[in-house]
Amino acid sequence: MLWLHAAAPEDRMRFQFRFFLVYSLSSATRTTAATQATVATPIVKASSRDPCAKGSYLQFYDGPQEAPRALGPPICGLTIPAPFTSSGPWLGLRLVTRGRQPRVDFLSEVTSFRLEDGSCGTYFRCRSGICVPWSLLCDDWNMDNCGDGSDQDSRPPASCRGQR
Ligand SMILES: [Ca+2]
Repeated sequence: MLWLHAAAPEDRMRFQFRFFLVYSLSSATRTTAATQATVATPIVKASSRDPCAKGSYLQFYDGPQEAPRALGPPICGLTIPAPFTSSGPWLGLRLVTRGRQPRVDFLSEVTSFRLEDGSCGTYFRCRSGICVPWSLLCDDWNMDNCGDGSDQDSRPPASCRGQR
């Protein structure tokens, strides 16, 4: 299990996939390698109890580490899932590979943030209303930490230079 932790105890974590591929290949019925590649299909079957059937999956957990709670259902397949957010500073992630030929490849962005009704204090107020550390503004990777792009915007309040 991988645990991600926000730097400040009052912050929460937001995990956004940018690329997502988690599944297992079912057993192929033919024997030649070339044919296997074409007949093998992902095991991604709809079932309320186990939506990932017998294939590989990722499961998110809300903290604390001593008493983790599952956050959402197991996730698998080829579609980028909606962002996951923790209720506290800890966000856990567990990868389970099962079935034949697990395929796991994903790319994600993780941001610590806080929700404040009034002032964001020392944090930047995103257009969406969440507060993120100023260090995440106008970063060189053009990373969308706000979730609405406002931390990388060339317009105020971010006013990034050389960005979209
Ligand atoms: Ca950013």
